[in-house]
Amino acid sequence: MDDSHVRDVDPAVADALSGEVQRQQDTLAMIASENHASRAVLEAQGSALTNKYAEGYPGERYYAGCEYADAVEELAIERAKELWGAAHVNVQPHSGSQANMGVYLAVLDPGDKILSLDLTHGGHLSHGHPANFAGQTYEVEQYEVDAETGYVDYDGLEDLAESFDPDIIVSGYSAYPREVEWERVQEIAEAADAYHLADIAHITGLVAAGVHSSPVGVADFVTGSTHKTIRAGRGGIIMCEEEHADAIDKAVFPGAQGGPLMHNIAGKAVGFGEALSEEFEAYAEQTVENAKALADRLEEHGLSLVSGGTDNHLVLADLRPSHPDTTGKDVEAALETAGIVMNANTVPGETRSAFDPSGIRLGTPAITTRGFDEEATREVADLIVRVIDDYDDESVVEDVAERVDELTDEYTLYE
Ligand code: DSN
Repeated sequence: MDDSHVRDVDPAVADALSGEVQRQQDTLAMIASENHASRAVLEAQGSALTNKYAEGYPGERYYAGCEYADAVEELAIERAKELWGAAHVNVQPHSGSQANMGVYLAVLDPGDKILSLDLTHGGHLSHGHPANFAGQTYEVEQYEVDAETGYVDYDGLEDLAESFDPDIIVSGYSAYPREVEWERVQEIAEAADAYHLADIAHITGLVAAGVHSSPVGVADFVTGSTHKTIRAGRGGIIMCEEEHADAIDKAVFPGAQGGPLMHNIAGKAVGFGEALSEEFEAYAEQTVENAKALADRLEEHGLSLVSGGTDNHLVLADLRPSHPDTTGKDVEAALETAGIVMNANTVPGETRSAFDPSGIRLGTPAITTRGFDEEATREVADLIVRVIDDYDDESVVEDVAERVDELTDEYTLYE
């Protein structure tokens, strides 16, 4: 067998891999769903477990030779149970979307009804967008955030639950900066005789650390991704009570997936172990403090924030009131040139397109991992606004890029 390193056998891929490490070192990742996993998590994900097929679950596999696959999956499950206090955990979904698919397959039939938040109001494709399997397989109705406050319109959700008669209500969002009222949604779901799926993909780490309230034990199903604020191996997770355990496990395998990605499950186990530490609690708290500092500073500069601020790790700015002639893509491109990587995002009441929308979404999980505190984050807010104000002025963008270079040198990532 050829035991050479990628650098020796495939310089083109090796260049891209080392280029990516350098790109992450040299830029500030402010895409709210991204983070920097530890070297230990990366090592586990790059391990020989990638070679192993292990259809089934620990102790009940369809293939031989699964003792180490069992060991890592059991560790991931036990640590997840401890982190989130869940009765049953499935760590096999390949992603957050596949976790949602697992729940739908477990309790819905094609044509059943999903009630979820509109994508442009902060929801997710897998909650029932027409371009996604969920929108194509099920009948979907969508609730919104309140046009004035930017907070979820729970009264509107309640009205829709009554008129639409959903089989499942989805809470938990991808571009929503405020605390979610899980109990309120649960009451609405119970009154409608519907299941409640809480998708905590973005806030898994905040919930685990107790800096955001938990839907575990409130909603029927909780799904998440494992590489965002929780900073573990890449993939998804489902949590539920024991009564739904069999249905969920069968829905994930063989229902939606074949062999589990055991190397990623090893990365989940390692990351969950790291997240059980006091350091991780401090990290999650700092992530939220940094997001609040970012929001306050952007507002001081005159930016309009959806909901007027944040309770979690992300900020959603609507450029229309302050910069009517500037689009999200204009800002995204100029900030990338300056070394700040974030994403253009739709906003409630969107008047442009999803590809070139009116807003920007900024998150603090990754810069907090590299050591930024509130003061450093406020400076990043200043830099962001300088670019927004003069996105087409090359000298301004270059100036900001120089300061970003200094910051990324000061806050190093991987050695
Ligand atoms: N792509 C993720 C996000 O950025 O929110 C969700 O899947």
